[in-house]
Order: sequence, then structure tokens, then C-alpha cells
Amino acid sequence: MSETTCITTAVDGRVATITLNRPEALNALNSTLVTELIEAALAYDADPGIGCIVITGSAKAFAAGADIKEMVDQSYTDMLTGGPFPGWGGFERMRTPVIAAVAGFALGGGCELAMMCDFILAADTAKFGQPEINLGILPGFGGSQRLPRAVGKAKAAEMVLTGRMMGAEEAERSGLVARVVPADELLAEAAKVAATIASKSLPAVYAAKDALQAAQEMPLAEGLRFERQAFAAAFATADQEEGMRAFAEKRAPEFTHR
Ligand code: CO8
Repeated sequence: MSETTCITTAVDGRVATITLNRPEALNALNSTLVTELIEAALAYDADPGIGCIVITGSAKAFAAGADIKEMVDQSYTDMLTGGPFPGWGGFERMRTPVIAAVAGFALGGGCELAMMCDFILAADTAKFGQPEINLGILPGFGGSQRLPRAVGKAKAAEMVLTGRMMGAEEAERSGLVARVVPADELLAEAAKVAATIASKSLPAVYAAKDALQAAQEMPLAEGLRFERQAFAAAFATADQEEGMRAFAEKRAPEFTHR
């Protein structure tokens, strides 16, 4: 395990885990934490030895939002020119799947960070919310766009306009999280799911992630064309032949990630 100022990182086999670690501020996303998080995530993304990344926080908070104390004196121009957190573009374009393992508060920028990940595994203690309205602002990390896509316009509008938090069970029912697990099993379960993903063919995983992302961004016809091309391209990989031969020969595939 290695530790910087506001995060810790650990690698186990082909799975990397980044733990947000500012307990004194419930993992509020200040510029140091965000810089460290993005740097670590991009370094893992560039490493073909890593097949899945888990981002998690503490038992009390995944992240309670952007650091309000750091933002209080920021101006319109500060925000327009990137605010305290430039660099999210690279995070959003990563090829490696990212799982958010959320316990406790995931609020504001914390909820938005979780939604930027490919999917969320939630502890039964998780609480999601976009409480920016209580601060005289609105979501600024994609919450007004990703939350309605995840839970529908009505529920998203209620949460964004009132600041109401949503518990884990409601979040699962609404489609915000993939699955809820008991809090003391969250990290083990996230590690297990991440190891499963990391055991698959890397090019196939990259392509599947891209296609799922396209579904969020493109009209259906365009997304279907994207998928058709990506599907055909999978047949240019050694792993496709290995995966299908292994099935026919009733053995486990040995992917070489090529
Ligand atoms: N920023 C800074 N400090 C925080 C934050 C935060 N978001 N959240 C908690 N803290 C600090 C508290 O100030 C407190 O510090 P101290 O001990 O020095 O007083 C410590 O963490 C513990 O917090 P509490 O005592 O408040 O703990 P509670 O258990 O009583 O309450 C809550 C927990 C309900 C989570 C409460 O802390 C809270 O409401 N936090 C703020 C939540 C919030 O409003 N989040 C949205 C922030 S705005 C945002 O995320 C915008 C993102 C878009 C930016 C785009 C830029 C380009």
C-alpha cells in the first residue's frame, strides 16, 4: 500500500484500489485529493497489468462533496476556467473499468464521482444526494445530467431541487447502484467483482465499456452502429479465438489480452 496526502492506493493482482483518505473532512474533494485521485487513476489506466480499478472511501463517507471551505471564495471566472478541479476529462475517458464502492455519504461531487464510475456497489449504509441547492448552487460535476439518466427525471428533480438524500435500498430500486451489500462485506465484494472483470480479455473489456458509454451518449441508431463495429473488431483479437476455442474444448480460456 502507498499513501500520499489524501488518498491511499493498493494493487492486488490485476486490481487497483484507490481509497479516499481525508477523514477529518468526510473525504471532501479538495484540489489536492482530486489531483492525487486523477493522477493515480490515469497511471493505473495506462498500465495493461491493471484490469479494474476500485474507488472507495471510509465507512462514514465515500465523499461528502467538493470541499465547501475551499470553494467559498471562488468566483464565476474561477469556475469557468476549470475551477479547483481541472483534469476530470481524462478521468472520464479512461479505458479501464472503474467500480465505486460506496459506504456512508456520497453527496454532491461525491455522488457525481461515483456516477462517473462504470457502476456503483453500495453498502447498506450508503446515502446519495445532490445537496448543492442548500448552498445556493447546483450540481457542477455532471449530477444534473447523470442522475436523471440513472434514476429518471422525477426522482432526480426532487433530489436536486430539495437536496433530499436517497438511501441504499432506494438507490438500488431506482437503478443508481448495481447492488447493495452489508457494509462489512463491501470491500471484499468490490474486490471480488473487480477481480472477475480483470480476469476477462482486456480488449474485450475496453470495447464493452466503450459500447456501454456510447449508450449513455448516443442516439440508438448511432449506438447500434458503434456496437456493430466494435463487435466486428473483437474478431481481430487473439482473445476472441482463445475464448471460443476454450468453450468448444470445455476448458477455461487463457486470455493474453491481445
Ligand atoms: N466540504 C468541506 N468540509 C466538509 C464537507 C464538505 N463538503 N463535508 C463535511 N465537511 C467537514 C465538516 O465541516 C466537519 O469539519 P469540522 O469538524 O472541521 O467542523 C467534518 O467534515 C465532519 O462533518 P460534520 O460535522 O458536518 O458531520 P455530520 O455527520 O454532522 O454531517 C454531512 C455529515 C451531512 C455529510 C455534513 O457534513 C454535510 O452536510 N456536508 C456537506 C455536504 C454537501 O453540501 N456537499 C456538497 C458540496 S458542493 C459540491 O459537491 C459541488 C461539486 C461540483 C464542483 C464543480 C467544480 C468545477
